[in-house]
Amino acid sequence: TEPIPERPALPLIGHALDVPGGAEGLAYVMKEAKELGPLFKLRIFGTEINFVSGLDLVSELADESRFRKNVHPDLVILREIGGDGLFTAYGDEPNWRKAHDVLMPAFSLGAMRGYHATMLKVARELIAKWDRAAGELPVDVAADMTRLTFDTIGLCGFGYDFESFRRDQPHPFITALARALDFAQAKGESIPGSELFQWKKAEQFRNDVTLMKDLVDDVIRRRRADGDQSTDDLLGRMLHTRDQVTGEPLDDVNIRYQAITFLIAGHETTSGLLSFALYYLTKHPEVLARAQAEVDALWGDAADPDPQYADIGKLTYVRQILSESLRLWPTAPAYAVEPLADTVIGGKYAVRQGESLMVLVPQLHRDPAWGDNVELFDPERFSAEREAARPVHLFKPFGNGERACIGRQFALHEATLVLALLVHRFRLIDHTDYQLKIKQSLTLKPDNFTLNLARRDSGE
Ligand code: MNH
Repeated sequence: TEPIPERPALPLIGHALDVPGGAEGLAYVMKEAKELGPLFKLRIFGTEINFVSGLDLVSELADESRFRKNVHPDLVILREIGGDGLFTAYGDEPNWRKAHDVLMPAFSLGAMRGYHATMLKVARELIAKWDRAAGELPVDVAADMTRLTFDTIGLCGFGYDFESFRRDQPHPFITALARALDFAQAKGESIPGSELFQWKKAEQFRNDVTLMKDLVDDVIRRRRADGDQSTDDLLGRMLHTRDQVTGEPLDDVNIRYQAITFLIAGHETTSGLLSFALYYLTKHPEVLARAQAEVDALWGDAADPDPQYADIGKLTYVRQILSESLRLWPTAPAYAVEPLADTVIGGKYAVRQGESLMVLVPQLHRDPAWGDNVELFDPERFSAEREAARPVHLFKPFGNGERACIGRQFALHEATLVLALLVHRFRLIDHTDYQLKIKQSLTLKPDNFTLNLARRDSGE
């Protein structure tokens, strides 16, 4: 076997001095992948992370008889927020399978049918806000997409209205979450133990986590108080169904962790996806025109179209735009796996049981197997014929195997509905000649992206 490629490392601190902090971290590892190849190692103090980005290796790591999800150091920090909730649970924690089995039915195709009307209601609140802004003032795209996706998961998952469109400022949960994620990221990048000296920030972090827990407890308390025993949504399923294997319901502490997990995982990434898609549409008028032709064919020039559940499956080009946005900027940019036993990968690299193998998704999505011109935004890559011909593991925006995203259909239904409604109604005016700058916390978003809008039916 051969050693995994890496830059020369200093004793003790390893490559810590090479790696820029915060938002530059992703750009740095993507550049390193280009120079060092489809597998390379970073050592940060005592921690080693292997970055994997080539199609062959990612396909090998997708084999669940040899690898499982790795709760990598950043996720370990997030356990202070998500505990043993689905996203941050260790593979051997019994609550993972229990919650997975209890919650899966809430993400079936039939369940999407049930969420459609609520998703549409929230989309109409966004449209009402953008109608008022049209011709008057620019909109902050990522902030409004966050209002939309947060209210959608609140209502669909928990029957709880966060009323984000009635607030000038983000909901307090969103503010607390953003600060807590920044803290967790800074902690992950800092010298081990140094956070002890950052007591003020650590105290803020504890307060932010408390705020999130208190909010979720309020959501749960209200449901219990109103006596509703239905199991139609996430909260109803968690409170009133029993796991088949143990015959027990989820415990209260776990329900709280799941609720926080869903409020976070259920909005951050979908909001980023919609923001990137709108960014690419402003830069690709020919793609926008084709999307508008698709929605016009369904809804004509109706001032207020009434999208049906079945329409979503017909919006195939809108869906291709979303897929291509997720190719270039998968909003959850990495997932990690670990070998179940010591093994050799790529035919020559020895890896140990439990070692972190981090799949760098934006780099995989630029693998030569995508063709030339991988930086070009081109939804045609996701035409039915080309999708059928694509190697299965070349596109991994939702992770792998049984730990892949449970909310994938939910996200795509919501994003397709909303993007279709927006391009049907508005012209997107790139008033700042926006240059893409990526904001990275747990997930990716275009930073400081604003648009001016005009109604397409205004004749302007
Ligand atoms: Mn989601 C896991 C990406 C939307 C709830 N999600 C994952 C993983 C990726 C991911 C990647 C795997 C992480 C890992 O292996 O460590 N998720 C996305 C993207 C979108 C998204 C790109 C939108 C676009 N996710 C959603 C939505 C929900 C959701 C919407 C909820 C309604 N995701 C989850 C949960 C998990 C997850 C819960 C953890 C699943 C598990 O491990 O059992």
